[in-house]
Amino acid sequence: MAERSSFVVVANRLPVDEVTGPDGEKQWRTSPGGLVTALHPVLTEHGGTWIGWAGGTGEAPEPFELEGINIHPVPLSAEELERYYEGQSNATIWPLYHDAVETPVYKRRWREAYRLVNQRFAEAAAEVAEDGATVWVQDYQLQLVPAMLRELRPDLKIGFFLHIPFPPIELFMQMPFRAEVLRGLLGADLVGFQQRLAAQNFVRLARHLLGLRYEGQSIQVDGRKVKAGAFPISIDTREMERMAADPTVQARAKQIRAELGDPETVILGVDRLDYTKGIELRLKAFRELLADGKLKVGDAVMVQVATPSRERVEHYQTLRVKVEREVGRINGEFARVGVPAVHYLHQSYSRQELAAMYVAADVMMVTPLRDGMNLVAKEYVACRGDTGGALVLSEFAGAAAELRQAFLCNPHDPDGVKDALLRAVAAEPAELKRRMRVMQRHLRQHDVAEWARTFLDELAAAADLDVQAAAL
Ligand code: ADQ
Repeated sequence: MAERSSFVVVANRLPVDEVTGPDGEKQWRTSPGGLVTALHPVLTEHGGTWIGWAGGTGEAPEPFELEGINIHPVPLSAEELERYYEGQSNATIWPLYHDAVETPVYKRRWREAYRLVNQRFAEAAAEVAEDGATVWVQDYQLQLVPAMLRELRPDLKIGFFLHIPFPPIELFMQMPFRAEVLRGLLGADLVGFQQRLAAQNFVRLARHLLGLRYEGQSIQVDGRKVKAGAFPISIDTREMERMAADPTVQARAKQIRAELGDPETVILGVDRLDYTKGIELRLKAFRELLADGKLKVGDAVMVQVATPSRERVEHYQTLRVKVEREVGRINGEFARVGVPAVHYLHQSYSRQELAAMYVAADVMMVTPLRDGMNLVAKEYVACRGDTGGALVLSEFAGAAAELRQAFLCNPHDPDGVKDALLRAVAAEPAELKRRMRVMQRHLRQHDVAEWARTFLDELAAAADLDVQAAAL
């Protein structure tokens, strides 16, 4: 019998990795990441449980405790991994919610697997939640869980947060089981989004698709009120600042610059290798600036970190080929022996190594075609201390609503991207420092702990209001 908790997080992945210790013994370790950091205090305070997939297929490990958190693994079979995760989540919903920048693929058997796996997560949450507990469901893989869980446990306070964009009505309407997804989300008391526009899309969709009435951001569903709202996620700003200021990270940053040949300008991109991130268009902008003679190899160098991601999904395989072809083309045309124009790294790094890259980079390019938030942009800002540095940021990243002092650009306009990059390269150090300071102040105030606190306070208030309404 699993431990029962008053606070439960439900997410596709558990915040743990299995590692092999020095004596060859396998053990679990919490994986670094903003969400765990933010929720850790709440989870430990309430003896909380995190429900999720542990990686791997077949039987799941037994529930266990790690650093004060109850870890409750949910199993996935190889077929479910392919249909629920790679298929429905990452080849249907992911592209559709990102403005269909790649064509979404619709398959009946993927939807069935999605339903089945969502039901399994809902049952696990119903099993571990204490009476009246708070359950916080995360992201697009689990949109049916709120309604499934409410059906099983109407006593719970249920929150849902979507980390990716929520599309406008016209796009959402493509989805074959659209009403079911919407009803799934409406099972929550509070549905949180990264941006105000996304919350508005959701509220309008509820009226359009199900004829539900709403007032402000509050939707009337079966005599209940469901609140929608914007809760822009953030990073652990202080921790990032401390890490960047650490002498070993500073020394590593100097070493990286030296290894790059001490160029005047280091231009950096750090993304999961994903077609929403605009990696190709960024490389193309760099190539054209080299061709135009506006940037020179040796003076400027680009480093593109492209983290391996979803490698069995076809869209991602095609993207990898395209990005690697573009890198090859740029180096083929512009590099000299020993002086490449682009350094391309298809690898994962430790948080420290990433921080050192941020410290080493004069210009950070974050150019997604669409992105819920984009934490890389925020991490770069937090790492810069008082050294300035320029952030080139797509208007289509959620982060652009907050980081207004970045060099904003429209990623669909190649000339606009080139112009923003050139302005960033040429900007005066004093101006760059001024811009950074404003953004850093913002991030210190709005960090990931504040994000979690605001969401959970609002959830408590929304659920209480609902209880009062039901009693009237
Ligand atoms: P992602 O699409 O994964 O997240 P992002 O917000 O940029 O995008 O977060 C990526 C994270 O991975 C960052 O913390 C970054 O430091 C880390 N990372 C990237 N490359 C790495 C590498 N090579 N090695 C190690 N770490 C690496 C989704 C949404 C976003 C939203 C987040 C959080 O798509 O829009 O901001 O969730 O809600």
